Amino acid sequence: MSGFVDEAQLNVHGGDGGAGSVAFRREAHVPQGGPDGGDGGKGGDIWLRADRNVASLLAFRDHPHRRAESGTHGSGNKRHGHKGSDLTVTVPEGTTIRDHATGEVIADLVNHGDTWLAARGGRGGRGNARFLSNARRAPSFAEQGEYGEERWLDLELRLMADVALVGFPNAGKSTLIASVSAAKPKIADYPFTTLEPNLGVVRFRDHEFVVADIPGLIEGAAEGRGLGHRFLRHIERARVLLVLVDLAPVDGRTPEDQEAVLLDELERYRPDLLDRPRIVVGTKADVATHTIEGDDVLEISAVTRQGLEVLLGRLGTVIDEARAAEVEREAYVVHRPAEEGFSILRDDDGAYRVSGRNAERVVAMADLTNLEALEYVHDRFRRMGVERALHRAGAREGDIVRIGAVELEYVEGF
Ligand SMILES: Nc1nc2c(ncn2[C@@H]2O[C@H](COP(=O)(O)OP(=O)(O)OP(=O)(O)O)[C@@H](O)[C@H]2O)c(=O)[nH]1
Ligand SMILES: [Mg+2]
Repeated sequence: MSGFVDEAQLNVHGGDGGAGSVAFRREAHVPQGGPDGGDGGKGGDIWLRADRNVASLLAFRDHPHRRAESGTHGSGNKRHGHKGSDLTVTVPEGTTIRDHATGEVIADLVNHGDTWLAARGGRGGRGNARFLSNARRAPSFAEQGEYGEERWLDLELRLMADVALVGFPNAGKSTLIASVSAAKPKIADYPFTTLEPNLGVVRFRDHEFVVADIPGLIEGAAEGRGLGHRFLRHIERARVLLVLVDLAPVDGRTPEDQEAVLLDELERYRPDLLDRPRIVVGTKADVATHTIEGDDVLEISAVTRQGLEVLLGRLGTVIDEARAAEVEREAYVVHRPAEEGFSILRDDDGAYRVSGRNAERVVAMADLTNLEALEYVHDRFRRMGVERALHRAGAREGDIVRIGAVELEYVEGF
């Protein structure tokens, strides 16, 4: 399996909203028809969805940008623009998503089908027909569409498997997965043959489970030695750990010693890994130079198939127990505070800054070159309480007020 990628950055950009239209009815014998400009269509949203058929984050490595379709503009006769299509981006099961700017975890797409709204499309602008009022019989303005949301996300994959194989390099992990599943990893008589995790599906009697073959661990892995440390994260989500110790080790290290070192590395990486159900098994029983003590000990040979059935049966039972003990795998967490109000701060140069999704939206969508539209913005701000809050914050005639990307001049008692 070449091209396994477990970290990637992704830039998501929702579609922009279409602009509202400025138009007036034309009828015979009516000199000045009413406003009939339609609204712009909403921009498409971007969704991330976990899919068990996606193996890694490779798709994003060279192509990190995803953009949803924009809405189209409104037009006369109250014709509304079309909504831009949503875009669904599939990621592997077990993908954790962080905000690139803050590092904060915002979603964890664990199970097949988990879906998360990654970037909202912009609202469509309202057409001038919407701004008809007693005071404004012939509105000469409409709203621009809102820009779609855009941001960078950090994706991290931690494989979802029922069993993770943990062992020194050359212990026989890949040989085992190849002999019990359809996986075809590279196998060779030297350490560090496996450079990327492999998944295999095991079907045994009425059990079915996923096994992850992880590159070998060595002493010091938790501190970054060898290759294994890069892959320890793929052990984190396994239900059961299968610890493989070599009964014919090239370096003569006893099976007990191998087990002690492996468990120590797991503990140093994440102490709660030791609370995970685990089975210890001796490999290469057909050429063993060592034995392991204990009643519960399994010895296998992938060559003669000795012990494989016993091992699979035991794994099946432990996995069933682990599955039953789970209430439900934790659903995805989404943390995205809704910004309702607005706040006013002073920039370094003394200008006032108004922040808040709604206030920013009002100016972002207005065509500020149109006087009437500007008046409408002021009107909205008055109603939202922005003008009053600015006054309380000390703003006076002629002061600069920044909202989103726009600079306005404060007008007293407007
Ligand atoms: N005789 C015998 N040889 C085995 C058995 N299992 C594995 N081997 C041999 O041991 C060597 C290492 O096997 P791998 O499966 O590549 O070991 P690994 O644990 O995946 O090693 P890394 O990928 O380097 O971590 C190969 O030469 C295998 O043929 C076994 O049951 N009996
Ligand atoms: Mg291997």
